[in-house]
Amino acid sequence: MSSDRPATPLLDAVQSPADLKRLSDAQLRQLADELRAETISAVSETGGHLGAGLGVVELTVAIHAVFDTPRDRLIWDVSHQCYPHKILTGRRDRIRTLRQKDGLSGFTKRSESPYDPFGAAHSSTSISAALGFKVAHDLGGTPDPALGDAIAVIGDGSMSAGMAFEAMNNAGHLGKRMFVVLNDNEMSIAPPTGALSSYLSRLYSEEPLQDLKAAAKGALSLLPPPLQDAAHRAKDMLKHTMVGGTLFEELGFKYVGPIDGHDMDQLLAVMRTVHHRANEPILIHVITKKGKGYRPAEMAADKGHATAKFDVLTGKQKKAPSNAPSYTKVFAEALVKAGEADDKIVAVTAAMPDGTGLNLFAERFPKRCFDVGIAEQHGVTFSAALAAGGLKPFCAMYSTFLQRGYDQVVHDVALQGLPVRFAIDRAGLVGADGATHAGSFDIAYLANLPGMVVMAAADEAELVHMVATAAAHDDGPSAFRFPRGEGEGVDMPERGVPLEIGKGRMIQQGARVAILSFGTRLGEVMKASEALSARGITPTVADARFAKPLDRDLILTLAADHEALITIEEGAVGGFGSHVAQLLADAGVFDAGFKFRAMVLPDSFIDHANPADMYAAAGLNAADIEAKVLAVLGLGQVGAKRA
Ligand SMILES: Cc1ncc(C[n+]2csc(CCOP(=O)(O)OP(=O)(O)O)c2C)c(N)n1
Repeated sequence: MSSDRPATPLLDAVQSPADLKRLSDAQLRQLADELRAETISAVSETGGHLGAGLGVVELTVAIHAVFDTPRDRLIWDVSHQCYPHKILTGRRDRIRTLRQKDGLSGFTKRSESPYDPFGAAHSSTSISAALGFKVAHDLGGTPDPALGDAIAVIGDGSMSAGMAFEAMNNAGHLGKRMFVVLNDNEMSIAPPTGALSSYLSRLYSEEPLQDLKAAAKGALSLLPPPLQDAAHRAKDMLKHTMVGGTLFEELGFKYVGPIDGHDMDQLLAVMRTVHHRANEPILIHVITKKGKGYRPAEMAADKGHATAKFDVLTGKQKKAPSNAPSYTKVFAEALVKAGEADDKIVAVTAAMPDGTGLNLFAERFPKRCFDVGIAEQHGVTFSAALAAGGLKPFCAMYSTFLQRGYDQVVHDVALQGLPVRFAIDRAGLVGADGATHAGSFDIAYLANLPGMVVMAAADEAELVHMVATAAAHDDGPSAFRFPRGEGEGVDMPERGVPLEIGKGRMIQQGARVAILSFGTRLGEVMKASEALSARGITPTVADARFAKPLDRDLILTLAADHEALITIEEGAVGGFGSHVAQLLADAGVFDAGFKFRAMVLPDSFIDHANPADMYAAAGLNAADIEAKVLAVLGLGQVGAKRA
């Protein structure tokens, strides 16, 4: 271990949560301090989610000290706060590999550890999962390890999603013993919005935490040594701590709280009490601070939600300087300009104002920008009605999160032909967040919808034009996708100009083989083209711009003029290439033996790594394209391993 790592004598002796059972409460307090220092030290080397984990250090220790994991199923909602949990559950030796190729995932993952009973990364699934485990337990499910209690830990941001309430409604009805810990730090990534957030604040502003702390301590001091009279203690604890929570009670939960989530005494007492007594669903409302115990995180606007590698002493993040603006920023600035020209343009985000760049739009047009909370389904239907009401909504979501609003895209938007503009960020592979966040499926799930216009930007200048195209297209729904990260560094247009719907563009005229690119693989295609030219084969290259409607003339001309056509996209099978194949098949092009290949993401979930490594694993880099061209022309073995 390097000398600048924190001293962690107690943590060093913890191999698994079972070791916590031997520690006194005072030692558990110290363990929490060491765990916090270790988390900060690890994330300073790896980057990743910091603030949420720091906020649940005491909670993590208390739950593992009181419950019997992995038999008791502990489910972290979103699970971006799981690093301290990973350190305590036998993964400390690999914690500095977090989010790197072949390293630990930044989220809980079933294949990684029995202490991760349910994978997550999209929010608000934990209560449903906990209930499922509980029912499986009661109906005799026999997984390994055997089933015990089920505990969900869910943040106040994630609690705002419909799914959490659907699960509570069901759990309250079934009435089984299970535990929901509401980790309330008054933060989502951005400050949370909405009525639930105000309700939660009222719950503890009415009853000062200090009084409850005193009450909890008072209750404790009445008691004989731990566990001798747990029932008596439980009665007192519950009496003193139940001060509100009508909403949860109406849903069929017992409500305990609010309690101070950084006070180990209080946490341990409450956890032991509920563990001993609960015989129905119980919600424990815990107040924590995002970023707790690390000043640079506590002071950050997002409370240290996600960070690059950083210097522990100063908190200064180590980021590589960027040469080109991010796609997100280009989108946001283009939307602001479009909004200046057209006051009907409005924008919708689901709890991602910064991630989608809509914070810029909100600053400029506060009344025309809506953060609906973590509520993609609602966000899509809300956008549909905004469109029906004569506005021009841009519904800005990451590809992966829009999946949650899919029925709304089909049923409320496409079926009614409403002109919602979907701005789809993080399209394609995203790097360290891994498979849960990959934007792999949107081309497939949008391009099959009647009336939907589906675009992908090949570079940041194209993105500006696509924002203008979507703004101008008022006849039905449209979507444009763009990746995470920086643009290509191309010259930027002063203003976006609407593209002709369903028309691609020629990039380079060559011979024998044509490559038709959809999205930002165009850069890799051009690299491959250079390498191929050096071998005497110059492919024709075109940018499709649209997966729907397809540029039929362009595609059929490319097919007529070449021996082979290769499509490439940053998406799963069933997307652009499949639509082109369908067109060629229907037009009879294959009847004469025409050669066609579609380069798509492989039919597997690709683990976290940096994006270049992920695209290498996916076989979509320049070398793979070159090999594909050689193979389709029958030229080849040279470097043709994936063709
Ligand atoms: C369905 C979905 N939408 C958006 C996100 C992006 N996201 C990740 S964490 C987060 C905030 C979660 O807030 P909260 O549950 O309060 O946890 P905290 O980070 O405050 O601990 C959001 C919006 C997501 N993970 N899943």
